[in-house]
Amino acid sequence: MRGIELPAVMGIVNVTPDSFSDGGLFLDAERAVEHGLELAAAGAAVLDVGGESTRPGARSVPADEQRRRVVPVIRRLAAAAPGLAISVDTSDASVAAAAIEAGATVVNDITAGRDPAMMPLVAEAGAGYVFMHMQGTPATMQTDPHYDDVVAEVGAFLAERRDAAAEAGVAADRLMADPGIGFGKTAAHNLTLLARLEDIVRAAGVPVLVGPSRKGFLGAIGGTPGAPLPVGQRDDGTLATVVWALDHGASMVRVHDVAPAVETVRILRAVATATPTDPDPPVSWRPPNPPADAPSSARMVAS
Ligand code: PMM
Repeated sequence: MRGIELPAVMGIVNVTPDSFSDGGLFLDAERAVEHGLELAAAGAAVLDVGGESTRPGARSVPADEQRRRVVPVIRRLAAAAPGLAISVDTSDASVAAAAIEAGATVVNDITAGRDPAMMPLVAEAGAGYVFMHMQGTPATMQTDPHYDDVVAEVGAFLAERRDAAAEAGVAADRLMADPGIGFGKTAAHNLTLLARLEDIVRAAGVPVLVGPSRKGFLGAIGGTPGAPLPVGQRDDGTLATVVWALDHGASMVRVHDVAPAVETVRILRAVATATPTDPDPPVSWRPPNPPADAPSSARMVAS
């Protein structure tokens, strides 16, 4: 995405009283700003400021209430950290317009343009645009999600929305697609989308953002039947998915716990750019060459 070096980490700043992970801790604008600056210091390239909880079962928040929550936070963050990219997590074009006026440069739209005014607004403002796949609405999406082929359907949706955004005048280098982990998907759907992320990246045709942070499927995997892992214990699982996603084509991850994700980007970059003939490798340790008769898996790891 123009102006942001990829891969990168997007830090989550929820300004809501009922987000499933922050529990309303950052409703107070002052504390939200403080939290955002901490995430920026930890290496977040983008801060995603949202005033509407989108957890399963959540009802939508009126636009004026969203504006009341996010605008002061965005204004203060933009003043405190010039050069930091700020996105607004909203599907309402009037909220996006107010956020852009306050200093946001990216719109994160989990409905990928259900508000018909959204894409033209983003195009007119020259803002970045994250468009996400969701089946249903947050209020209903986890009732009974169904796909014949989740990878094909999500991929086709993202390609169609990319073309719609281009048609509306959003520049290609302003676009980012998101398969919408947890939005109208079972744990199996989420895992399949991660497993086949490279197919999603190919279908989307633009950089892809993945948002697995602390989501329900991690709780289901980490817990026992009927007793999912609590939200506060899902950061290790989140990190596993962050490593996977970045190694399988994701250009950005959206997370609560920024520092480990930033470290992951750094390490993966070092690994990816290390070559056996590099006179000045970015890492000080290289695996030894395996013996010729080593099993093929060992050769793969060390080559
Ligand atoms: N997830 C949430 C909210 N906004 N936006 C994008 N682009 N992708 C996501 O996966 C996503 C999102 C829900 O998580 P939160 O309530 O913890 O922010």
